[in-house]
Amino acid sequence: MSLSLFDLTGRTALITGSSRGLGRAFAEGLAGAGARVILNGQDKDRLDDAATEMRAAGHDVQTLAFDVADETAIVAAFDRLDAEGIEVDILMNNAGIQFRRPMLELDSADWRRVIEINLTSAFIIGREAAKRMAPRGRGKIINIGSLTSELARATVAPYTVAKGGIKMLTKAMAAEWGEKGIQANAIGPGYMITDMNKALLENVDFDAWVKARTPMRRWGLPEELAGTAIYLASDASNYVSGQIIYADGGMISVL
Ligand code: GCO
Repeated sequence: MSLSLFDLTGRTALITGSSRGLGRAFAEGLAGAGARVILNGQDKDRLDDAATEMRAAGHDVQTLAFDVADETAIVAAFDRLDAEGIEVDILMNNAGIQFRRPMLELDSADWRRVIEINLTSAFIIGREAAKRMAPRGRGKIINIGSLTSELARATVAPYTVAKGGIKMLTKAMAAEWGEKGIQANAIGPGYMITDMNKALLENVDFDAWVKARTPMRRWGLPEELAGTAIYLASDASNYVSGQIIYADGGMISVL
């Protein structure tokens, strides 16, 4: 009985920003648990390459290219899924950018761009998914937060504010959509080995700081987040909502 709680067979998951990085790792993990996955990104060629690789591994994969910052494109994408009779059971709001600059030098346009892509998109896509989940009486929404959902680091203010917003948006979704059978939770990754963090990984001092500050004394691997995603996407978490689970090597819990 217990392991079947984690089985995603027959479920369809849409993961935004999933042609590479954490999003790709989430897609691999959910597909490995039996889900049909819909990959999303803006670069159609990169999406097609990722889908080809995952299909070669035996996974059921589709692609849906749209810009998460474009509300018209988001609505059109969900209308297309409706037309094809595809029901999204699991939504992972993963897409996001990083923009490192001190606030005294930060243009408001760059601020707005990060907030739009990292936070507002999760609301819009979440709203469109929940509209369709509610009549079915069930759905899973998993937003991707960050250590910066709790703690600020200098030079990444818009990202921090957006990720803090992701934590509270998750609770707002839980508040409004619980009675509709939808659970909304978040994952807070620690410092992970991804393209987005390349500059940090290559910085000797920053690399040393992450290893000293993290109880497990290392950066995380994207695939190490898959288990938490499977849990939050599955029936194993049917009475869990509004939570953020940190997969961070212990960093958020220690001074
Ligand atoms: C940074 C990093 C972090 C990590 C992650 C930590 O510049 O500090 O990009 O934001 O990516 O969000 O949880």
